[in-house]
Amino acid sequence: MLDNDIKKYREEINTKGFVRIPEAISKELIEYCIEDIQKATDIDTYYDQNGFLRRIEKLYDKGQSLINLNNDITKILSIIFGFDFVIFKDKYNAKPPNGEGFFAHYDGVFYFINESNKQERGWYKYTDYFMNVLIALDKCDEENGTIELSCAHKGGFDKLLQNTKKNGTPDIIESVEKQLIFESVELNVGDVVIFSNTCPHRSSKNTSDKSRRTLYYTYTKQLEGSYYDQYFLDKKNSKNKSSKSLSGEK
Ligand SMILES: O=C(O)CCC(=O)C(=O)O
Repeated sequence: MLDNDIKKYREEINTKGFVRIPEAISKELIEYCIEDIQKATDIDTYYDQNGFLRRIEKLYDKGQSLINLNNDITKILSIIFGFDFVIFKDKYNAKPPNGEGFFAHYDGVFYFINESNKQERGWYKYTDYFMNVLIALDKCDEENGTIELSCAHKGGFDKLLQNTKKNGTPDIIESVEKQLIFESVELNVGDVVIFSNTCPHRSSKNTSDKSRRTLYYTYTKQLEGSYYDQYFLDKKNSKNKSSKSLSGEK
């Protein structure tokens, strides 16, 4: 990345809460990552309400190319932000033809009930700073349901929660969504979009005849240590069934 680009990306993420980085990852590495994903074992798989593959989790280290990809992404993040990141959670979103979209939501802003029946504050149980990185494995456009992002909201868990449906998901209530402006972020293979978990985001169903595959990783600050294993353990033991794979527009 050139110095001028880094400055521009930094300014954009600071003002809007999200930034698109074109050609961040080589097409060749993306091809190899797709092969790793297809071969991965010991993963968690979710299907949408119509039975289409929706999501696979726990795969960022299931193959050398996926490991290289995560290393590339953490390098890009540390160049832009000036500090180091560690992976918090990871998923592959499949969105095949007719695959569901996602209702407008924040990430991590919901209550869940833990194995001891105690209410926990979503991702904010662990920390309060999360950066998402979406990596395009296919061309993403309006027809196949690319991500739509709105500028980051300020405030912590309690403030953001007021804008949500409070139903165990971080879905945003309609009256708030209506006031927001969403930018449809078109991506080519290997482009990435970095965005704060406090950016409202949504996507439509895939109305094209080809899959729209993405990797969607979330990172926390490395100096705080890793919450990855704890997050997935908590998710497995959570008594909320609704938030485990957000449902969306059918
Ligand atoms: O890229 C998309 O379709 C949105 C995905 C999303 O918001 C999510 O997986 O939480």
